[in-house]
Amino acid sequence: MAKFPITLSRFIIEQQAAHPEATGEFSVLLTQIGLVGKMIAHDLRRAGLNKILGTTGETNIQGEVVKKLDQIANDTFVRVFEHSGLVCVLASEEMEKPLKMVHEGAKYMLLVDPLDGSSNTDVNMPLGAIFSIRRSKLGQRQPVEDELLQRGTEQIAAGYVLYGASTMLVFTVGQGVHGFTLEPSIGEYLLSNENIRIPSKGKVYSVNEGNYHRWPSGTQKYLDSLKVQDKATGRPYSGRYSGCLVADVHRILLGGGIYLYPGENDKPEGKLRLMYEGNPLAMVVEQAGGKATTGTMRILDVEPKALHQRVPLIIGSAEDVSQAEAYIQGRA
Ligand code: AHM
Ligand code: MG
Repeated sequence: MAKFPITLSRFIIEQQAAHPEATGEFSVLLTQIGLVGKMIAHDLRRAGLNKILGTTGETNIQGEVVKKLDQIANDTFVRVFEHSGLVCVLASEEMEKPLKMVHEGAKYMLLVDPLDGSSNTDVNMPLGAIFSIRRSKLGQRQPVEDELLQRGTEQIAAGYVLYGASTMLVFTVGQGVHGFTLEPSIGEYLLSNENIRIPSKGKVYSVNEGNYHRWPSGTQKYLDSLKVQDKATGRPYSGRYSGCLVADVHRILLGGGIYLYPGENDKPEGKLRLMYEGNPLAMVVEQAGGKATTGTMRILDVEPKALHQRVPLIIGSAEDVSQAEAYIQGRA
């Protein structure tokens, strides 16, 4: 870590200096995501006092009950980006259709899961936000869905905000992964984790094991294997599951291991969303040297068919993910 504080804005400006052709809009966009993070962190810190826990009484496009904080987090993204002139489209896990912005020339498309881990809202547990940025080649000259429905390899930046004991912003623009911690007393994100590298193998697995009996046998066998006593391979692994994908993947990004939300016998597509959760986290983890797969193919290569489509997600240390693939594909 640097000996003197490096703020998010300074870091972004320095990165941009290496690209003289850059107009600066992209840098402002990342700074604005940081601003959304600060605004939501501010709400979350006093959520239990301000009557914003619980549900709105509505159901979202995913068929899930909407929490008041889901709505607040989504509105915050909309508010910050609607008149910013920075993005031409905002697509969100909480909105059925992408929101088109009325700005000629804005060249970026922003995709967000505004509040990840919403089952944690009412119990003061970690939450997150996930984002990715794509470049729009067409503006709004054709239905935006068509342009959004490209593989994850088309993302030019991705990251997350983790609302944990501290608020952190972790992102990649395709040149490594960097983590910033919000210093609340001065309202600045300071570089705390430069060039994060995920260990090639870990000792932690993160999965909702309550679903064990719904999994195909390869997935079950993989999980069973993690509990075997074997000093040479570092097993048994420790189980850690918070119910917040961002928090669980963050732990693994820093310490190694594997997170799984696998396909189930009656639900082979799993639970998590490709465009808002799988792709952005896959870009982050790959940039840190890890792997992300459906069990049979690289997440970033999945051809999306629909904006809200689900995908099985197995992500983390490269060796652990390869081992899981071997079991799932019946090779182990
Ligand atoms: P959300 O974005 O609606 O909160 O859903 C995603 C969450 C992940 O954060 C978490 O890993 C998973 O769903 C938890 O699901 P489950 O309760 O089935 O274990
Ligand atoms: Mg989520």
